[in-house]
Amino acid sequence: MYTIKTFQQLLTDKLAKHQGTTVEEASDKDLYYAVASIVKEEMNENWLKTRQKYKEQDERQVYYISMEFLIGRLMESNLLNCGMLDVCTDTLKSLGRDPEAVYNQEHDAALGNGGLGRLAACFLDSIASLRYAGHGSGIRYRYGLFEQRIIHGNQVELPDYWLKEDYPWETRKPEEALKVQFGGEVHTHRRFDGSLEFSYNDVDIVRAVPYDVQVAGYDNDVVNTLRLWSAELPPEDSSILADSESKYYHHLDHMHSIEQISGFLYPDDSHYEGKELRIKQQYFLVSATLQNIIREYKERHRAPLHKLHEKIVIQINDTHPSLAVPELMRILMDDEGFSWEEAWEVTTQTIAYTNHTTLSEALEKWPVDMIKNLLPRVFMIIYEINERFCKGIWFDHPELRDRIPEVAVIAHDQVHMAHLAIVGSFSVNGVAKLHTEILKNKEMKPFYDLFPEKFNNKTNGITHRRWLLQVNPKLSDVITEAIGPQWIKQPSKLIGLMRYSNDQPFLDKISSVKQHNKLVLAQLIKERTGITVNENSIFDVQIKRLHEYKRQLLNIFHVIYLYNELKDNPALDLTPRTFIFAAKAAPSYHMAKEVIKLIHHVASVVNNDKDIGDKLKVIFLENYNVSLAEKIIPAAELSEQISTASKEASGTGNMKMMMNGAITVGTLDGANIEIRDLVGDPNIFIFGLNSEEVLDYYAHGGYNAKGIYHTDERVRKIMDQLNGGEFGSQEIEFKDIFYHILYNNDPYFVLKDFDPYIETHELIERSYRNQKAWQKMSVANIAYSGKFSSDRTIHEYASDIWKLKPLK
Ligand code: 26V
Repeated sequence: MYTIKTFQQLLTDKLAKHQGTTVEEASDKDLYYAVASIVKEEMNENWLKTRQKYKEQDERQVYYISMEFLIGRLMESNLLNCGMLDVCTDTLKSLGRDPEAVYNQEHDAALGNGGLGRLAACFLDSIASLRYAGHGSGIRYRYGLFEQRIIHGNQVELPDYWLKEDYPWETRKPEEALKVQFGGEVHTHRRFDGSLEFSYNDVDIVRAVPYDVQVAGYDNDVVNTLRLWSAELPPEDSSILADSESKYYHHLDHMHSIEQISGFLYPDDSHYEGKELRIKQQYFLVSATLQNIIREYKERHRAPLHKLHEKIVIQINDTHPSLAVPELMRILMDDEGFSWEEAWEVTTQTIAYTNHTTLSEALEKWPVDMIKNLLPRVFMIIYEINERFCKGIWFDHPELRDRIPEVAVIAHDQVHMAHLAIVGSFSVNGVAKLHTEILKNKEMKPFYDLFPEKFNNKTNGITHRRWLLQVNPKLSDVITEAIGPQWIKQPSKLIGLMRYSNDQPFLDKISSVKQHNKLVLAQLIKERTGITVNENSIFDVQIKRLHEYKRQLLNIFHVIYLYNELKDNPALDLTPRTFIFAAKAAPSYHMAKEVIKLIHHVASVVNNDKDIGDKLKVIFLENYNVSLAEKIIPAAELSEQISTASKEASGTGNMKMMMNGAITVGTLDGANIEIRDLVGDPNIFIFGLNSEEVLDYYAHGGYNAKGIYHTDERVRKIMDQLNGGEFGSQEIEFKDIFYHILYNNDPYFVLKDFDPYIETHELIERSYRNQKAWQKMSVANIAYSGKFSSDRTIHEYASDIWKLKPLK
């Protein structure tokens, strides 16, 4: 345990030895690196010990393979988990330095797009904090998710070169590098016993170099590993001795393409595109991870490889790593001499698959030719998996014969990755109750009929350590003061707060923390946008990727509606509101970019209209990322979770804001349903079509959007304003949105849900006027949020799927 004095000494020594500077002279960057080095050293011993214990105990372990780990900054969370956050912050202050400024030196590790990648990061925190033997495996992209700038309301993307300065949290392990093979020719030989042997010629070799990032558990001395693979040129490459010109050029080509494999993160999480580089990334990750797993298994466990599934479980995060199925088959058969049947037995008992979306446009289907050329041996195995699977249905399930084309792994010259993942795994899970039901009864019904035992639900969660304890220390103190500190290790204990829901002094504390956090956010808004917001207005927040199904458009329609109302009736008694948006659009997603532009346009009219004053403000914060979320969420009062019902698999921002005392306004979609089931209708604002209604409309060709346009004057006015009408004193032109809604029949039901949404916001406005009642709602939300800690989620994965016991 450090005191300010001992920490000060440590810091002084570090600065002197490593940077050759003093506390007085040190820049914030110097201090950042000095603190990082202290924390990393602090974790090193436990890192070693944890690995040794895993080896000694010979227990089951999980590998979580994901194309994305959206870990954000690590300084504060590592300090927190090592019990040093307070002492470090106090020391920096005692030295007259601003701790915030030091922590802000860290560039976010944005190795993910959104929900899926952040979930993986929360899981790592919970796995370590609950003492499970779990390892993350991902890609060390040189460029993370693009940086967003807004120029004249338009999103512009800049490359995110997050490694331009030293990244202190990684350790390069070149001695553990592996080779991944692409292309080439497969040769088949018959062995004496008649079985087949495969060898590969003329393959392109890529070197996979691991960079390890420590993952510290909270106050438990466990330090796990997130292993990120980087693609490099093999050091001594004999294939450079090309004996022909074409081989030589091929080689140069290959050298050039290697570096691209871990070059950048694909930024489009809404529309799948069959890009060759993307499948190379996927295979690179999967092959390196599996070779590594087998190597570690042989080092760590005494049992033969035929028992791999008894010691190892591999969770694949969506279908992106689903080549793990044929790759594990390949290694077991070609490198380890297993028969098909033996390899299949082990593979399908080792791999478990999580689905994160039912949106058909995001489902991965790779062209057969691409996989055949790039991964000829892997393709042979996929082909065989498909043959055997389809034959199995034909003979064992004659009743399903005519559904074979629907479930085949290969159909219409495409490899259907979700089918591959389901067939090749022992567990298939959705990420919230509704989502899993939709998978079972609709999206994946034929598979559910075939393998009901594989399907299960694991409702998502978030790490309450980062998303409450770390980002909202003032609220955490109020909570601890009331119910003691046990909630930090057992978040379900937050329910104890319900005892205080009528305790006025407690409610006052909760509300003054929120007020404080709002002031802090107001300051940030002022610094970044120059806009002064009214700190007594309702902070109404929608922060997430920009997607049509998430319906930022419905939100901005509400703003336009209120603006129109105020212009018609300036005396209207309206509680002031600050609408806060932050969102990145995929660079090629035209409609999403139009919505960003519209939000900016509306903001510029509304924010500059003297008649409106501070009754309405519209704020768009640029470059949404984890560290910006950490600054907005503690100040949120209203959490917008307004996706078209059935479309949002779970959502996790809903959980983060609830945990920080915001009230949800949302549809009955994803985890919103489970939030409602816990807090009850009086503590949440639910509106709009439910998933059955939405799915029913889809089944019958949609609803009549034009009908609403013609009957609802409020809607017509807004739509006409978009269609080149007047908005405030400005002309506006958002014809694409206008036509999309009216002539593509509003596929996300924006107009259909408009009226219930407006009505619900009127109810919200009335509720907010009764501050005491609002504070009680806020407390209920915090109290019930314990269920949405990823600790609960990880316990469920560990006991139902992974069968893991915590480290002794
Ligand atoms: C798809 C693609 C398509 C190809 C290129 C890159 C890329 C990257 C990611 C994705 C997956 C999108 C699926 C996703 O992020 N789902 C979200 O998962 C969250 C965690 O389970 C969940 O809370 C959100 O509701 C769900 O939309």
